[in-house]
Amino acid sequence: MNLSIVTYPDKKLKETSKKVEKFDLELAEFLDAMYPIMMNTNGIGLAAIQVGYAIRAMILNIPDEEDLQSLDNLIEMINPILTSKSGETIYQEGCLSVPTFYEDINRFEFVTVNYQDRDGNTKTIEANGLLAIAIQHEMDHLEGILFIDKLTYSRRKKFEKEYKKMLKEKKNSSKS
Ligand code: QAP
Ligand code: CO
Repeated sequence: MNLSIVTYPDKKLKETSKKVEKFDLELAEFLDAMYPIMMNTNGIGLAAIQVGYAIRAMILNIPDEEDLQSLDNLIEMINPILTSKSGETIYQEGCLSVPTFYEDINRFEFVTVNYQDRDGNTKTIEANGLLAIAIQHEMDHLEGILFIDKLTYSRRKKFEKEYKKMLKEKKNSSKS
């Protein structure tokens, strides 16, 4: 399976992802293919829509205390549902689909999520810290929402300007 990252302003990122019904080999192979994409691009979270598949699947890999990422800490969430949320936190978020841009975003501090693993088994996770933030960020992708959609009007304008400039510079440096 040959996957690549879909980047803003691709309209694909606005799609609402569909519930996964079949927990088959195809799903397993898709999840296996998502992992290296996330690791090779220094990501800590990736939703299926970010590689062009509108299905309710996402993977997370939060670094440990030594700042290392490991397969042991990989979480695969299929059909996640938020069952409780509390508190507030602010974190400077980024997104593999919105490269080089980071902004402070408000999220819940604690979340509880019901989801299924790749075999269709039901799981529950209680999360806080960076994991809780990442879960909310990736679940937004399933609804076609990007972190930049949460910015104030003036911050969004600043983003659009900076992002256009970045894309132009990237284009120019690739044609030399
Ligand atoms: C979502 O984000 C997230 O701009 C995952 O040039 C964000 O993995 C969860 C990345 C914040 C929790 C907190 C972004 C890589 C990676 C970039 C990412 C870039 C290269 C973002
Ligand atoms: Co993202």
